[in-house]
Amino acid sequence: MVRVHIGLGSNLDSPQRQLRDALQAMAELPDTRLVEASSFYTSDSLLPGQPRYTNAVAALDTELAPLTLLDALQAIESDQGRERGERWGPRTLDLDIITYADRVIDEPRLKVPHYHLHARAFVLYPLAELVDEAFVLADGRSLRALLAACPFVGLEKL
Ligand code: PH2
Ligand code: MG
Ligand code: MG
Repeated sequence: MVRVHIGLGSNLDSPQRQLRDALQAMAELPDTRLVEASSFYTSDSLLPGQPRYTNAVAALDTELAPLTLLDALQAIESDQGRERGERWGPRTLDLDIITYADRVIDEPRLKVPHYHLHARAFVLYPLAELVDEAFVLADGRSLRALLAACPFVGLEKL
């Protein structure tokens, strides 16, 4: 079993329900245990003109390999009505692998730790609820430094 962190996001069709349903679906994945979920947070979309997002982070323990896990998460996104199209378009559900144990993964379909983490308060603050203060990402970036560089601005904790 390895510990992984999944970023959840939704800005369409009852975002809080989408996140709750996704947590339930992840808890039911094979060879996987849902350990804990962060609080839910809302924030404006990074792209203007879209509905506000609700975001959270979940900790899972899993035996699924990274790309198997990615396939499983994308299947949950599809089940919950995610339509892939426009990059960064509004979505019913986005599930991103933020960390995968202490692995750095650089493949066409999957980059871990998540590439845009440093600029995304809506991922960093919920992640900080689930790990200890000294948490360091597999690529060497410390969560403490990332939080210091990314103020808690525009986020509302539900
Ligand atoms: N995801 C995006 C684009 N913009 N903004 C917020 N607040 N939260 C998100 O999860 C988000 C976003 C594309 O993945
Ligand atoms: Mg995303
Ligand atoms: Mg995504």
